[in-house]
Amino acid sequence: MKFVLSFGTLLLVLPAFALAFQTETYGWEETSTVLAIYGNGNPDLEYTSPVYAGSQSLEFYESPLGGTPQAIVCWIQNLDEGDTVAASFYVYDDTPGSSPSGRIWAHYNVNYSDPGNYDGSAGGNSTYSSGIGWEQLSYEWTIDADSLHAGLMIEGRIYSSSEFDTLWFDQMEVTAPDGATIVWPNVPVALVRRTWADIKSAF
Ligand SMILES: [Ca+2]
Ligand SMILES: [Ca+2]
Repeated sequence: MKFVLSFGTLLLVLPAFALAFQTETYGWEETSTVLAIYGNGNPDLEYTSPVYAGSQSLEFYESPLGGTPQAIVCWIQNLDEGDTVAASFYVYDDTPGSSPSGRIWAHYNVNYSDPGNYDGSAGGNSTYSSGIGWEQLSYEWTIDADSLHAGLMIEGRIYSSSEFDTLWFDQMEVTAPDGATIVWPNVPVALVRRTWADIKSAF
């Protein structure tokens, strides 16, 4: 009986030490661009240059000028409090010390059917792309306690000073717990554009 109890305890404890993670990549090699857009961002596929890997990248430009447009490029669903999600992408910025520059950031979502839903910022890496050309930006998020969250949305942000300022994104990688669902832009969800007015009206 003593042996059986110990064995049972071992089985209960093991999964906590065997947390498994999955890693997926996305390189904009298909016809899709983004899951959703916030603000005045305009996504397109780049077929010539700059492309970091493969034969296509995501082009993202601001028009009209205003705010900080976000390309929402990945949706990680089925997360629990305390889970960690790591994401990175390469961004092409050839303007050192001046606009446009990029950042990797994220926000929460509360609605599984709406990739444009916004349920508060999740923060991100405050470092801007430096302007050396292709450069990898990355960050790791720890999911907070709000059980209503239906996922974490990863953003490619453009900070620009002129209309049509453009950045390119490629070779994105996401690592999340095995139980999570990683949704890339190539899933059939509607492209949704959110404005500050939409977000404010939701509260
Ligand atoms: Ca690519
Ligand atoms: Ca720059």
